[in-house]
Amino acid sequence: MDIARNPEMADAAPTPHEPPVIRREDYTPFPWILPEVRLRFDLGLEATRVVSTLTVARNAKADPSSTIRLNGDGLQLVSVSIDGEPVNTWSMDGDDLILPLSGDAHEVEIATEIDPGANSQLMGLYASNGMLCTQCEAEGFRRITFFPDRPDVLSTYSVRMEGEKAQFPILLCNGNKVEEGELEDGRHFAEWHDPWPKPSYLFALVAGDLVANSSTFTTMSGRDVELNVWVRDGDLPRTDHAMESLKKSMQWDEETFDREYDLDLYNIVAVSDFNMGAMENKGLNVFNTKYVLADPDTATDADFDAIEGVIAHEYFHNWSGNRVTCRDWFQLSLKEGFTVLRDQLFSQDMQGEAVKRIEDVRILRSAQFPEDSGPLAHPIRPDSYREISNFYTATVYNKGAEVIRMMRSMAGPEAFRAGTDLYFDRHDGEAATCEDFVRAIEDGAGLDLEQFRLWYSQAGTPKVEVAMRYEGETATLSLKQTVPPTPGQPAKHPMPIPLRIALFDRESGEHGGEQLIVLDTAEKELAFEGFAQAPVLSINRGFTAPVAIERTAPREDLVFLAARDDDSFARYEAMQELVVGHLVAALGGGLSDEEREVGQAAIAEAFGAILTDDTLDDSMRGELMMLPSQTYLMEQMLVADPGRIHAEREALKAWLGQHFHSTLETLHDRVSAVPYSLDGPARGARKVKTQALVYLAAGDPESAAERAWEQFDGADNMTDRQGALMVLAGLEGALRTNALLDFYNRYKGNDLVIDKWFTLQAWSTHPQAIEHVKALAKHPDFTLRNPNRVRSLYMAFAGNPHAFHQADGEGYRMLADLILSLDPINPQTAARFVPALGRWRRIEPHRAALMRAELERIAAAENLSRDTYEQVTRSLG
Ligand code: 0A1
Ligand code: ZN
Repeated sequence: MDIARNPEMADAAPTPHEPPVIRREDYTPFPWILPEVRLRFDLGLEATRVVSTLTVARNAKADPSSTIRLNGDGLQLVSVSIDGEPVNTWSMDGDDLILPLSGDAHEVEIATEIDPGANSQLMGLYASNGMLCTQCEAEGFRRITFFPDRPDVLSTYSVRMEGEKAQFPILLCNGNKVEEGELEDGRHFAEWHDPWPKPSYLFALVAGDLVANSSTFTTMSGRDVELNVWVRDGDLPRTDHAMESLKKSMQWDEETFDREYDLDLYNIVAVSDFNMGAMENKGLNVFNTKYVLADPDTATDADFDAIEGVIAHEYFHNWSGNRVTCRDWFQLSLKEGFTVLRDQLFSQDMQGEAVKRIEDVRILRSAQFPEDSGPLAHPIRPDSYREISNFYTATVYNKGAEVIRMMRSMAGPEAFRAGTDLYFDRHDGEAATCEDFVRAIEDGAGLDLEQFRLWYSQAGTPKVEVAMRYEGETATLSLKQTVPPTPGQPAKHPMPIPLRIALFDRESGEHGGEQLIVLDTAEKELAFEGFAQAPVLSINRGFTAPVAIERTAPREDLVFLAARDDDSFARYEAMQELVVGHLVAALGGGLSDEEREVGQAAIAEAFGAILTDDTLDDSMRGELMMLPSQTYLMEQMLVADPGRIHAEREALKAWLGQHFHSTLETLHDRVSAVPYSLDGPARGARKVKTQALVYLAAGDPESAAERAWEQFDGADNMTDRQGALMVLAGLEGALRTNALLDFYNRYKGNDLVIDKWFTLQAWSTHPQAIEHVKALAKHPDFTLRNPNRVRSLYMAFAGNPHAFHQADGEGYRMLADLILSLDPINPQTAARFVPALGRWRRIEPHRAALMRAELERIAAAENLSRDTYEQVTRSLG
């Protein structure tokens, strides 16, 4: 029956403003199994007809039910039949279709119609540049046809696609193509079969005018796999890097995790309208063009690396996600945390372990730490949600990867492999849970992870306070952990925190070997004997644990480590600590002129060593030169004043730029002479080149503007050109204007590069950046319909503290306006801008009140999407 017509149920039903809370503890298996799904698509941009035929049988492992609930969202129902008979005994519960089923097994056929052209949410089947494509994770399949749209219902799919050949010459779906042919009236068809049972979120189809970069890969058992990277005609020359990345990923997963690909075909399709980075649909990955297209003229070194990483990520999902999938969406980190770890390890092997680790920690600290310390904090395995799209977070992905990385550090790589082998073996073809993963690692690697499971249930970044005492040749290390309260979790238990440490001899600069200690109680003391003088402590080497270390290390110890720690991450960390310590003290207002000088001198000593150390490769030099980001600095303060943090940080940059003026010029000259290539040293040179320019521009804007223009104008690659333009965009004057104009004209029509043009201006240190953002929002190339373009302007703006946090609240108003106008078009993307306003509790009271007021203004809007509603109410909560 139609529940909306039942007065009792209608009362109980949530108002449109209060979408229901879904809880992990409420999981129950679906009462039916659907071994086979047949789909027929009659494709059209404005109208697509879908006929689905489902084989349905009772699930012996679930409580029986006399109905089947098929999820829907915005579908037009055409007809239903059961066992070949048209029926009208169905009812609707909200958007869901409820069918009565009396027997143990049935065949259900449902016809629906959808309008892909009107789908601006980009979930389900949608049109992008005249082609049709799908996005079904997490709950998009229900926008294509009525179906139990949950990850624990696994089926084999057979799909027939039919459409106009001129409009859709290429017809792609999951699995292998089994038949194709011509039809009357210029139409054609293709039939696809995917032999691997999968949940609906891994379904995909693509129809359009595409061309492929094709190749083959021979797997370890000798099977040939056809590989295709599909793009629009003109983009073909920019697909080689993606193809190479795919082959490297396939090879690496065989060698490192013993995982072989399992179909004869692997298709990747690039689309320009996409909510996320990419999607691992079985045998048919759909990618944001940003993570496919690259050549030296249009993509930076960082873009090349990101493409390699995302291609690997989606490929690795074929095992960690597809062959073993998730029981429910609370288990998302099961596939995402593990797959991120796998792509990080791959990129470490491809790009160099030291630099990659530093970059990954930087991402964690700038994206995940703020999440963990704010109103949206949640465990890597959340307990509840209203809209699952809001939980594709840095916590589930990046902290999830760190948690598994800790298991690997404690087990050692070989035992960890035994654990993952067991996991894949045990759960192949299943929808598993995080608990299944932990148990497999316990059994396979021989670890006791009883207490470690807390990392899955407790949110918040643990704080570890570190102190060292030295007495009579004994150094005593005392450690104390606290896990801060987070929403819904006021009190926490101590967690096992693995920390790699080393104790350096001050004289020799050597240490007697590293050790792994595990802090598994609230406090612990460890004694180390045999030191003739107090050693220098290097702790959390390699960032073994995703924690915040708090220590009052003597400044000279940090200078010592920044100049010579043999663990690259620890060396980077010492430099960061040195700078953070100085800036936090300066912001506290307690620095006398003399103390300021002493602090700057220590930073200069370490910075000078980094600039001139010829045993360092340039890639690492470039990392070590970077100051802690403003976001990270804001995290260090209980209540932050963004304006003052910006001013202090810029002042230190300027001071370093002046102090090292000639060294930086010499360095810039040296690296500018290195010719372009994609090898490590040349890439390192380019990183240092722009870093040097950043400091020179802070120290002496006028002379640096000339230098930056030269780098810009003479560039034969995007890394140098973008780096120089970034510096120029922060300066005043004609060179800035000319460079921006030149860049725009040169790349007009290339969407991905024009995105960079928007980003560079929105992210700039220029004092009028906020005015520039306003003007750019009115630029003819700006549109709310393309997520890349929206992000290129507004994510950069929200991440630019001095513009976004302008004291009069104008930045907050602009972001709230954006959220309100984007929400009806693309709620998923709109909701992603809310966390920037949600940081209000950690900002000084005047701005905090303005931020809160904007959140309240959004909350008061009518017809807010579930996505935005959830993020806004949690942020106010
Ligand atoms: N599973 C994908 C991420 C993803 C999630 C949701 C999407 O919907 C718009 C798209 C992609 C990954 O981890 O790469
Ligand atoms: Zn993923």
